[in-house]
Amino acid sequence: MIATRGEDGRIARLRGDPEHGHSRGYACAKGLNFIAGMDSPRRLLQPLKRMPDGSFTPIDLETALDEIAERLGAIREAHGPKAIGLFSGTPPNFNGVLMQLMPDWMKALGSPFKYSTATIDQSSHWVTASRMGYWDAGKHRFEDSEVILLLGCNPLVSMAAYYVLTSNPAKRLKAARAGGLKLIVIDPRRSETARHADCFLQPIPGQDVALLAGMINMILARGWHDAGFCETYVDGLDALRQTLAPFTPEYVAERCGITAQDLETAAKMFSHARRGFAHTGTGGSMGPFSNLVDHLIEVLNAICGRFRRAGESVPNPGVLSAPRTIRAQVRPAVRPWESEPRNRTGYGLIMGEFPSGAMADDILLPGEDRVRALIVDGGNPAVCIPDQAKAVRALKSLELLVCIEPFMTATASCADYILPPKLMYERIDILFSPGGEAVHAATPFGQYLPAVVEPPAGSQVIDDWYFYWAMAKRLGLQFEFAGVPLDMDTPPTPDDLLAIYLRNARIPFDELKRYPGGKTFEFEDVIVQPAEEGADHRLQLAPDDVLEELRAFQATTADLPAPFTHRQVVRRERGVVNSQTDLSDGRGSGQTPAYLHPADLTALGVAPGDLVDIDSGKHVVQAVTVADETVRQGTVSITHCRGGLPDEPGAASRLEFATSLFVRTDQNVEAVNAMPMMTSIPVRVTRSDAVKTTANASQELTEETAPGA
Ligand SMILES: Nc1nc2c(c(=O)[nH]1)N[C@H]1C(S)=C(S)[C@@H](COP(=O)(O)OP(=O)(O)OC[C@H]3O[C@@H](n4cnc5c(=O)[nH]c(N)nc54)[C@H](O)[C@@H]3O)O[C@H]1N2
Ligand SMILES: Nc1nc2c(c(=O)[nH]1)N[C@H]1C(S)=C(S)[C@@H](COP(=O)(O)OP(=O)(O)OC[C@H]3O[C@@H](n4cnc5c(=O)[nH]c(N)nc54)[C@H](O)[C@@H]3O)O[C@H]1N2
Ligand SMILES: [Mo]
Repeated sequence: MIATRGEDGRIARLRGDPEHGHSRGYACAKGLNFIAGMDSPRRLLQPLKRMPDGSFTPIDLETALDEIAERLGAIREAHGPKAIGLFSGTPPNFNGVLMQLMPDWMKALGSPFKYSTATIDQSSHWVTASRMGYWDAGKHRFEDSEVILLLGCNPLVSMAAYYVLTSNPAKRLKAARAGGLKLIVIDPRRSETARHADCFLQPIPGQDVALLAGMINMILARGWHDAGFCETYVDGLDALRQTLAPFTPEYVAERCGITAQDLETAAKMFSHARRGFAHTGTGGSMGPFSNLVDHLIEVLNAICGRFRRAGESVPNPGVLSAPRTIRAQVRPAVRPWESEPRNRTGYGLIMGEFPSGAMADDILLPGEDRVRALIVDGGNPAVCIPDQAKAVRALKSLELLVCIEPFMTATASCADYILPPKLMYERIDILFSPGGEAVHAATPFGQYLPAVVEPPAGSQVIDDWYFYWAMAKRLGLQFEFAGVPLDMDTPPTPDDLLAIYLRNARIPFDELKRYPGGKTFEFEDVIVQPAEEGADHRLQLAPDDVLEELRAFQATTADLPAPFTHRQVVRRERGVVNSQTDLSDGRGSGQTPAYLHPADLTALGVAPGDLVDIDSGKHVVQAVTVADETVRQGTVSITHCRGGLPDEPGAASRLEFATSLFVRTDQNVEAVNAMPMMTSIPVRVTRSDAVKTTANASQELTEETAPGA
């Protein structure tokens, strides 16, 4: 971005940087609107402490840190370090050192109770890699593909299809298609991305397992797969073939509400190209049997051999990662969750974390080993965690809740201390993180981001990392950051931390710093090397638990159980990221609209803009309707993470709510990552009778929040 500083020292204008090697001048609405958020009158500029009467009062930063440390210390003393948990939200993923620093801090503390939004997002990708194994040299990339299949993923709005389209997606997609790329989209909504598709399947939501099983079946039956690759690198093909046999084109078409012809078109288009890949976003990772959906997506990639082979060059081996030899071989399935430690409900670790789907239980279940204190950094668990009513109950039951948070969010309003952080442009940072670069960028681009403005005059805001250093110092922790012990007398500078973090990087930190606008680095071609001597791992296509899940799926049907009328599906809205209305467009609409097909609206007897009641069986909310022809009939498409606390006065009559209220943690929960069903949720949609709804909803919530509920 190019930021123009105004006379008041704040940013007066933001625009994309046309010279920038990654974005090439493109900036999305959210980025361009960031000034409204950072200079919002609602931004918190002073640490706050909750008083006994529930109100918040400003407190000096170092005093706040002293008090927090004292209370954490007392909890550790009385119950051990495992009574302290940490929840990290989405923004820390884009904050240089934090992704390394937070787990390091937890390790120093001695608590495994680290959670993040990653486990209620697309952790199915990790589950698959850990059950199937993965190809060391990676899959084909968007840039060198002839076909891509996107299931439940809308990068034209989300800009978040990893490895696919993370900047200027519309332009890049159009250019790729002009060059011959074929696009297959599988989505119950004719999404912005689907409009560009060569093949678009609009199935009943939640039936992706059937659809993918049908495609795989057909590809194997007709010999459209890469038999040579399968011969050497996969295990379990026969077992898979057998278990998938019932997924005939006719059965799949019926179950998914598509035609057998469309299924064949997709299977043929995908398998007949030489290069390409299949990918799923939140539409796949949040539905029923989400780990299985992801597994079958990777089966498609595996049987079609969609991997970078020996002798090919690697377009972005990583600017900030340590150089390594990249090989044409399978890395084995590791299943970290099968060993210790375990959370309180028996889940193991995935990517070093416990699943957020189980966080409320870790806090609420009675017992000496409860999580009693929680640090929330850049997250809003009160609106994003499954089963919102339970999540809020858990947050409110904590002995200590500390939020590093720039706004008075639903979560922050439950906190004992709120520490407002420096925001982008006010802090030193790096673009991408080591290991994460290739996810976002096709070219070896790197950038050091100096702070370009001071935080607002008179404010007392912190660098997120400083909190962890300050706590470690006060709690007497032996704090190693990225394997290097930190000086616990003098706080490091952000540059000190980055220099440690990037000490093994392909591009040395000092060199990175020399290009303030970022640089596409050139290094000698990195070529995929042949497998190591004796490497004989194979991709596990049919582990027992996967086959079991397939059989369990087959025993379900696509029928909506009575009295439900629709399925609520996820979507992202252009102007706002998650709950961040304050930062993205500076205001928030005050509504969480329900998008319904016009024919469904007519059937319900409501006009666009009228209110409907949406009843999940446990909770009822009221929503404003929007007529949307792109939505499949029988589905209601609603974005996530909006609104405030569901149990505060007047909440039931608000038209802004979080769909996490509908998400259940007592049924349809995945093994391994405790991922609940967050899309394709059965709901009953009826024309709203405002008075009745308000009473019902508040009654439901009171029941839910009652002790012992
Ligand atoms: N503007 C904006 N951008 C964002 C965000 C935001 O809130 N706003 N959030 C960011 C975050 S945190 C994330 S994780 C990413 C997510 O990025 P994406 O994964 O691309 O998420 P969505 O844009 O919601 O696209 C999901 C698609 O799945 C479809 N879908 C829903 N249910 C099903 C189903 O059962 N089966 C199938 N096949 N499809 C289904 C929906 O109709 C929708 O088109 O976006 C990021 N980018
Ligand atoms: N039902 C349902 N539930 C969902 C989803 C869904 O689709 N449906 N989506 C899930 C997904 S994919 C995700 S990622 C989560 C999102 O869940 P969260 O990540 O918890 O949601 P955000 O709104 O992104 O919260 C980020 C918080 O960080 C604050 N923040 C912004 N910038 C900074 C910063 O620089 N520093 C700090 N310290 N804080 C900052 C913001 O003000 C905001 O309060 O929700 C999940 N929950
Ligand atoms: Mo996400």
